[in-house]
Amino acid sequence: CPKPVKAVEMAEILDQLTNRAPPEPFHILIVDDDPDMAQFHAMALEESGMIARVVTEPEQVPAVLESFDADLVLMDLYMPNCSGVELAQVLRQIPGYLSLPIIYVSSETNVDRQFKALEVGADGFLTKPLEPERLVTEVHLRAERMRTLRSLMIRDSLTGLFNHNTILQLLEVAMASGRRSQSPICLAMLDVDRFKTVNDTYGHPAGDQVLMALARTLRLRLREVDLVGRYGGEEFAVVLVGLDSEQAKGVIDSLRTSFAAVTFFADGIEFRCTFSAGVAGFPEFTNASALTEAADRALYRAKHAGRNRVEI
Ligand code: GH3
Ligand code: MG
Ligand code: MG
Ligand code: MG
Repeated sequence: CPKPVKAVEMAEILDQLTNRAPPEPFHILIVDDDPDMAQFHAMALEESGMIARVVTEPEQVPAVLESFDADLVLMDLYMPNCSGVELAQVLRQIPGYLSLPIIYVSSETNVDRQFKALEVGADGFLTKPLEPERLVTEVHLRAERMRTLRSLMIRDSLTGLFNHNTILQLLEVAMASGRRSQSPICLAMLDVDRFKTVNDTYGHPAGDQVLMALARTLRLRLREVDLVGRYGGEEFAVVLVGLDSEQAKGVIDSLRTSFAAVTFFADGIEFRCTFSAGVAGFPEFTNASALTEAADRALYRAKHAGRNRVEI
């Protein structure tokens, strides 16, 4: 029988692969109309290093979730005004909370009623009274597993950058916020020059090294607020927040210079790589697809003008 990798180890491996900072403590939202019970559970979770937030009025949960980035929700079943089942139903109708783990914590022992409650899209049922150790274990395992799955869904496994879908979604979010604050947003599309030749000459693993190095250069040299994704094979997308096209061009051009100076080795042979890039900005282009197309056209111009350059 093959040895499975434990979910916890898997999360650690992913963190290493993606060069991420040590993980944030789990954020657990506790919804229970009984404040003493809620505090008791919150203390157990906090003693094990998690961050717990208690809500005793279920109506407040959607608003609280907007500022409290929960990894998991512990939900009482029987509460006045709004039952746990009703609240779970409401949360499942909000796209951002479709995959948020919801665990009921209730004194309900009737299996049929437990099942009915789970049917609305909740993930588990724990019965009160609940040993603190049991609560901590159950919550930790589920929260860890969900983080691993989320990371797999939003990131590219080779570079650890956001994947194609994620960077496009984040571009939409960035543009909406740019619109609200009337500040510019730029999209840069980067494409490694003659990458097929790199693979053909030095081998596919050497090509992978180049992609990882470019990803690292982008992540290290850009600001925390900028968003970096692997758009396709050897193509990367960068969302630069608060910069106009000229400023963005300057930033990407300096990245171009530093990347061109990086030396790679394959079988003792030294080589270098370059990229070309196209930049387009909001408000000149008003929606994400127009912006993407404009950045693509600029990239095409950069390629045709001889590569290893940035065009607007
Ligand atoms: P241009 O300067 O016009 O962009 O030329 P190019 O050779 O970079 O462009 P082309 O689109 O012809 O080739 C891209 C190559 O990228 C082909 C594909 O095999 C390679 N590629 C895509 N994904 C990966 C990957 O994950 N790893 C490696 N090593 N190669 C990849
Ligand atoms: Mg209750
Ligand atoms: Mg390409
Ligand atoms: Mg290319």
